[in-house]
Amino acid sequence: MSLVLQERTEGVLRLTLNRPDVLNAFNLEMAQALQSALDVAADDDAIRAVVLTGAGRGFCAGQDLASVDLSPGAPPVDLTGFIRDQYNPVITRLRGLPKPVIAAVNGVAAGAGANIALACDIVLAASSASFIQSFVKIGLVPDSGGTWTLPRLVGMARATGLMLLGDKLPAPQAKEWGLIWDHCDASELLPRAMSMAGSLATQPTRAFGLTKQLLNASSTNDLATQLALEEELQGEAGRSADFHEGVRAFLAKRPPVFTGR
Ligand code: T3D
Repeated sequence: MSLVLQERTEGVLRLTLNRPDVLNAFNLEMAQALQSALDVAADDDAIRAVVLTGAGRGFCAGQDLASVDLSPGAPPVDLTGFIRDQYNPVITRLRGLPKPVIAAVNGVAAGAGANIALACDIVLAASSASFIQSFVKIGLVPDSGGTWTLPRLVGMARATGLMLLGDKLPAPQAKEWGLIWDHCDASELLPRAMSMAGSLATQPTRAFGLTKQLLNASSTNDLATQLALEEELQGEAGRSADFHEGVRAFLAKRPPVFTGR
């Protein structure tokens, strides 16, 4: 059985983390499968939006703790390799993918699982789902970009509290804090995420990719540098077929037909 299920519908690639017995905790194989699936999404022009969700009752419980050999006599564990090979490439791909990614968080998202969800562009969650910076419970530091993403989303006070206390943050409170876009009844989650992705897949994909590039850069750029980048990338957007179509459609008072180019 594939560890990351892939399903395509009209411009949308739906990826489902598929180790439900362990709440979709990551082993190396699942991390590599997710990396490959994101590469497919990047390379295929017909895919114009991605939905990431989990099979069963959880979204993702982070690292599979049973896959770390801490038995007496085992060689010392070097977690740098886990981070380098499994998680950093996933976060880099999610942030660098020039197409929108929606996380449909169907249940608990813990550890790296929480931070992978938060690296997506839009996070929709079931009202029953929760987010846990659970690293502290096992004596680790937050990874998968959490120390970069969380303070930017919710501010330093709340990010620090979440990371030091390791408390479960229910989806409704996560929305209130600005951590996620929205929550809804579990039965509506996938239909809503797929419908949003389907709609995004008909929009100017090239402009979405450039917008992501700008947002990524805004976290570290000063205003002058960011204005210069906006100038450059607006120039690029202005050369796209979708810009020409958008303006023509506006002037003709008809809906635009964007091709993503
Ligand atoms: O390699 C490295 O360690 C470095 C990389 C670090 C990145 C990280 O992500 S570190 C953080 C790792 N994750 C965790 O610490 C979370 C561990 N899980 C939990 O705290 C809880 O399972 C949850 C709060 C997420 C959910 O609790 P609950 O009560 O809803 O479910 P449960 O009963 O604990 O779990 C259900 C099953 O999934 C259970 O198996 P069983 O008893 O039915 O056979 C449980 O053992 C398994 N499971 C859950 N999380 C993991 C897991 N198995 C392996 N690894 C897990 N992370």
